[in-house]
Amino acid sequence: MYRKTLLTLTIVLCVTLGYALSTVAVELGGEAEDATIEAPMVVATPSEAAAQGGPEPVDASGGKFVWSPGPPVTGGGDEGFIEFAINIPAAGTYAVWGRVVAWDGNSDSYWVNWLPADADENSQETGNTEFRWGVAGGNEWHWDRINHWLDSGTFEREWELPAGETTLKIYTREDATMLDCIYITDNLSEDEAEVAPKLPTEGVDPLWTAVEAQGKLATTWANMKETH
Ligand SMILES: [Ca+2]
Ligand SMILES: [Ca+2]
Repeated sequence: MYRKTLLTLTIVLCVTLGYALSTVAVELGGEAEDATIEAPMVVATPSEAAAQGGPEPVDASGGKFVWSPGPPVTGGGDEGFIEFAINIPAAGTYAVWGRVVAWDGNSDSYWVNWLPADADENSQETGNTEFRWGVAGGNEWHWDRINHWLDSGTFEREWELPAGETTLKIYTREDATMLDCIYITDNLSEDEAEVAPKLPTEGVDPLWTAVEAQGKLATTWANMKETH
């Protein structure tokens, strides 16, 4: 009788814990300045933006951001990119938020391809609007969910991704557009207050070690099962 109760309790615990693990929200984040960077995109500080005649967005996460140095020019840019290697912990549908500054209408866009969900296409060269991100303007750091700015309108993007290694490329479209850090989530709400994007320092998993972290969880769980 005692054994049977224990068995029942164990099963209930397994199911509950399994459910809890499967519903843990995925939150990943990283500094733009930690990505692989291709010139003329460079790491910069707020005072360097001010020196180009732009705003001085002082509270960059980690003190730095990336951009193709301004000032903004009409039709300018389209050279350089940054690339993030991201380990996706679980297959699913994801959204990306960027912390940005865009000081005018000539410094407010990128091209974005996230492989393997997106076509392996250099959208900076092809100019495919499917991958064009119209960045929300503003002289202070603010979050903007990556969208596609189509000729017919601007719509939030989402990506269906398998677990494992993925590559997010953000190409310069207009010089002077500034990117501080990114936040990846499986919360697909378009309401920023509901999503509440976090800085890389605010408790999210790093982009690079997320799979390892999940592996540790699985290991811990296996150990628990062995000892009970
Ligand atoms: Ca623009
Ligand atoms: Ca930063």
